[in-house]
Amino acid sequence: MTETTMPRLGDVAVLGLGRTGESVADYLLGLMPERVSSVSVFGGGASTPGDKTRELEGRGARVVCGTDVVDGRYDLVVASPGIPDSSDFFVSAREHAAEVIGEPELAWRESPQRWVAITGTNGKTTTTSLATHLLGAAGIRAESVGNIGTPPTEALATRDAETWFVAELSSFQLATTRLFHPRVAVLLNVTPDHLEWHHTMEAYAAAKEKAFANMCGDDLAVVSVDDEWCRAAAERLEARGLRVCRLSVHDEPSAGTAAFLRDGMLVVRLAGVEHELARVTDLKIFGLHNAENALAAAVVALELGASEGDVREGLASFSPIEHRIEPAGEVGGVRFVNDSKATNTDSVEKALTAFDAGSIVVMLGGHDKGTDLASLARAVRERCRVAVCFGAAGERIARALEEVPSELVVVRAPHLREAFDAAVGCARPGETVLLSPSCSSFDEFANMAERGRFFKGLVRDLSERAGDAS
Ligand code: UMA
Repeated sequence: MTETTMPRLGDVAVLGLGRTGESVADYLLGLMPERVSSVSVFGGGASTPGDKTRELEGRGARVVCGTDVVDGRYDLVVASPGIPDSSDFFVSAREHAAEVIGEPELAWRESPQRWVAITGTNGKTTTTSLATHLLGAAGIRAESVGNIGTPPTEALATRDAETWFVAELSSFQLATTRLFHPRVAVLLNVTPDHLEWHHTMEAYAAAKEKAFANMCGDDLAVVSVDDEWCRAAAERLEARGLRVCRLSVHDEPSAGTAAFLRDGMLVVRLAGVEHELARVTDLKIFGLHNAENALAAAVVALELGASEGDVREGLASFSPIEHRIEPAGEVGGVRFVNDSKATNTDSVEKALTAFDAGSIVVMLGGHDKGTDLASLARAVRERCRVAVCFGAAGERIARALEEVPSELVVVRAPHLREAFDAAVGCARPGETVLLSPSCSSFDEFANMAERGRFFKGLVRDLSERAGDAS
């Protein structure tokens, strides 16, 4: 579609004034007056006027701060992902608009060719980055967008017709899609998370499955069959006649299109043709879950035209991403690993499999999301020698770990800094101090990245004090 044949969007409102809201407002203001008649931005109850709101007003937007009540009448409302669709704010918008959608849906409508969608509770960011890396290694232009950090509407400004958008999409972003239609979509896993937004597991899983809602024909759905929610989704998609690549790190699916491990080797079978790509031990990203992420990314790249050789090289050259089982240094023979991104119990359980059982000093805690801790406690007792519990959720986690008698040493600390000192005090040479907190960071930090950088700073200080190269 050329600019002139693109539909008029009319009067448009934007909900939220974070990364997404700003990007959408900016994009829409650029379409005025030809395709957009007016732009109104509602920052939400906690928002206040400032440089950002004045800048938007200066460019012609109406900005409303300090309220969750939407007024006026709109052809379209574009909501930020953090605003639950059951919230008063969202409901109010719905009452004043012909249609309410999320930001990736808008970006897709504006530029619908060449999209890959990657979703799942854990592993999205690694898979998205790796898929983009593999496509790049094959000379295929690709850009990571979405939950990974760059709103797709922001990336539209510099997108050319050849570039693939590899979109990491959260359940929040998918819940507000309607026509969104990627060429390839990946579902990595579905385990409990974000229930404060979706309320039920069914609603959470259904939001993730929306990635496939409009796919058909030659499109490819890449779906893990290692958890029950995903397995059920794979079956539904196959029943719809979609081409499904079954993904597993536990078994070899018999299907003609599948991705799996065979004797430690990553294998992708597309239309009956097998590609042996790399040994798990050759990857620089650790853990079985990362083997699954690598398989999914490899399927995307092969499906979009990368050669086996390009994928092999790309897999070998890909390094861990910041805050995801990221090596943070070694001091006095103790290895430090930053997994601040692990904000739920499932990602911690996966991270623990990346290190030798009995050699882990894990740091757990942060903002308490009220998640059930039974499975996490079992995994920690099985694989860790010491658990240091800190922050708002620290006491609840410590009690869950102590519920069943075991060899595990449980230590309590008020905040991350004291937890770090305690972990250093306990760790022996050859062991790993792993920050994999299982909680979000909001009790102490602005976000998980700030927490991860704080941890790495503590490691640097320790290293300097020890006069040891980290
Ligand atoms: N707001 C309200 N009420 C709410 C929530 C938000 O008024 O209940 C308003 C406020 O004005 C606030 C703004 O919305 O300033 C923030 O919007 P947002 O929470 O949607 O956050 P953005 O800054 O737009 O960032 C979002 C994603 N954040 C969330 O989904 C919570 C970012 O993912 C994403 O990188 C960015 O869009 C670009 O696509 C972050 C995230 O934590 C990394 N994602 C969750 C996760 O990975 O677990 C899903």
